[in-house]
Amino acid sequence: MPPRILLRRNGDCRQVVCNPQAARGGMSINVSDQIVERLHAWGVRRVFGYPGDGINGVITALDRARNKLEFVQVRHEELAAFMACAHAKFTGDLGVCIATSGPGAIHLLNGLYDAKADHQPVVAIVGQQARSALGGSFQQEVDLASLFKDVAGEFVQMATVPAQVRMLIDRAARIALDQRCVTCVILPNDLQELKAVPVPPREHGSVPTGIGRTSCAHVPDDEALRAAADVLNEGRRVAILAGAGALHAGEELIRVADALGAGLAKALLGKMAVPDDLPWVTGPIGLIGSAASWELMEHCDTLLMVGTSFPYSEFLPAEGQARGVQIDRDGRQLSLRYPMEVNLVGDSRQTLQRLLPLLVHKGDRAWRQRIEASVQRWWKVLEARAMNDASPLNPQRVFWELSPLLPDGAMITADSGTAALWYARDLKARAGMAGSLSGGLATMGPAIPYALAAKLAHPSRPAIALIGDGAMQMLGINSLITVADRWRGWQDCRFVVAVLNNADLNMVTWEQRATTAAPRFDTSQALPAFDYAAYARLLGLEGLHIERVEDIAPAWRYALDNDRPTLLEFACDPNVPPLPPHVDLKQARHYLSALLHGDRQALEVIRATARETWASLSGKSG
Ligand SMILES: Cc1ncc(C[n+]2csc(CCOP(=O)(O)OP(=O)(O)O)c2C)c(N)n1
Ligand SMILES: [Mg+2]
Repeated sequence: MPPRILLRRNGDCRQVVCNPQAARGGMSINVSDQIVERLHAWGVRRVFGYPGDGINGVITALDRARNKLEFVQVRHEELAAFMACAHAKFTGDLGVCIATSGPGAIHLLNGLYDAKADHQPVVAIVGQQARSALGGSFQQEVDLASLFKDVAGEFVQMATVPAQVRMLIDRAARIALDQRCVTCVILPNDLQELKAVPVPPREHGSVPTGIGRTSCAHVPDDEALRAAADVLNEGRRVAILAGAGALHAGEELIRVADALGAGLAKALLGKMAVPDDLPWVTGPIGLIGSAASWELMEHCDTLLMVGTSFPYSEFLPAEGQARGVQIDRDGRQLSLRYPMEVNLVGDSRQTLQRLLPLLVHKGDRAWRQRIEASVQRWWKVLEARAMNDASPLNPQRVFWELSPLLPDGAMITADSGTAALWYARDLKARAGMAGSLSGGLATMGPAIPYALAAKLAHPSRPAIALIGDGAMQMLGINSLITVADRWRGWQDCRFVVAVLNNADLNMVTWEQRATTAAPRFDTSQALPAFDYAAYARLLGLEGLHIERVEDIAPAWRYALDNDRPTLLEFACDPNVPPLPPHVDLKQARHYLSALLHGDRQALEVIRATARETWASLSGKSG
């Protein structure tokens, strides 16, 4: 009987049956072949990376195994790490990236930190100089174990003899999956070419390991569930906050919210947990959140947090205002932003399932109605803001027009910048869609590599990357070369990159105004001109420049139905303020002071702010 491997897919189980011959590594293969075989046995079918002489042994083994495992070449190792992270995010499986020693390994870091911050299982395989050279200040010799000690803190090891390799790969994969973390295996280049030791000798100091996972989800015991149910049943105004850990628990969240007459807000990574068209879903929370979420948290008397470590406690209830219940698979995350009365360690879906029969349906729906009214008001505010004039385009209008045109099953990614804000607020997610961004690290750069990894994993689904011009210039234009290199083999070519061209590092410009009272520092904030649409055409993709409101919807329609990846460059007004849901006095003072002290856009900004504020107050179009 071949061993059965159970891999987690968003909290569920998926079986992979492994070939024992392959898992043992065959007869006369080298260490690199063994590594590739072992990864394959762990269910890996695609790795993202870039070659170099520190890792060439493994790269050539990937060539020999090309029928079993795909190597995706990227333009920069950071993109490989983003893609490995996105592969994990969009499939629930292990992501693997690979890079050479020294510079290649260093380039991986930011993408690996993105995976670490968002708790994604990613294995990094990096090359190293030959064992005989280590310590000799050799070219490209970097102390990789120290370099990766933080990002891959759960497991980072350098292989020193072939008999250790099977164990290192097994440990790296198992720990990454089990702990939802980044792990790293360092491979000296001479070792990669040695004869493999598929089965380590049975002797003192040998560590034989195996493949496969059977454990799935933990659930809290009955007593803890009862205590949680008591708190929730006694609450009169229940608020739920759902995050990435609840993405697979949508149905359960809806049933729990219905029973409790609760409103539900979503942390950024939890956007796709429940659809946005439910009348009691208040949408995003925090600086980029909704007024409805703000009200929900301000007035609730009970808070249920599910699978989230949303960072900004000032947007949660004041301490003591609400009784709290929290569910998280990782006990370390509990009571972290709000002191909870009941802390449940468990998988969110299974825990909610067990909680449901203990909940009493609340007859009094006054709180529910109040939330629904505020959600309704908020959507009107968003619509009014989207309809405001801007020059040339109001970015909110770009997102507002996209919502009804989103195809079923769309996979949406957003980059850090205002794109993330409008993604969170204005896009109405429907059931069956997927979406992600860099939540914990909030780094620039991932939108296109995320969308590409999602597309490679789910070729029949449309992918949409929403990205600012700064992020485009940072890594986006490089990433697009890979898209251009690959799309011709696709059956379904729906891949859209929307660039918000506002010639500004806009999100930070606004942050500077609101938090430091600094006027816009043109030299640091303005971006060099670049013709994104022409660049896409240069690559053989379609590229459209849009600067008239009436062209927004037709452009989306065209791109979403095109027979090749399409870049839509929207000429956006940088002076449309991304107003937070709640402005405190200090922020308002800073903002005004920034504008009054030499901000060259002051007049336009004040006008646009007035329009936005008016939209919030009136909640009507026009
Ligand atoms: C790697 C990295 N560098 C800097 C930042 C700080 N940062 C966050 S958003 C942003 C501006 C992004 O500008 P752009 O991509 O043009 O988007 P916009 O806000 O203008 O829509 C910056 C500089 C970051 N998050 N990540
Ligand atoms: Mg910009």
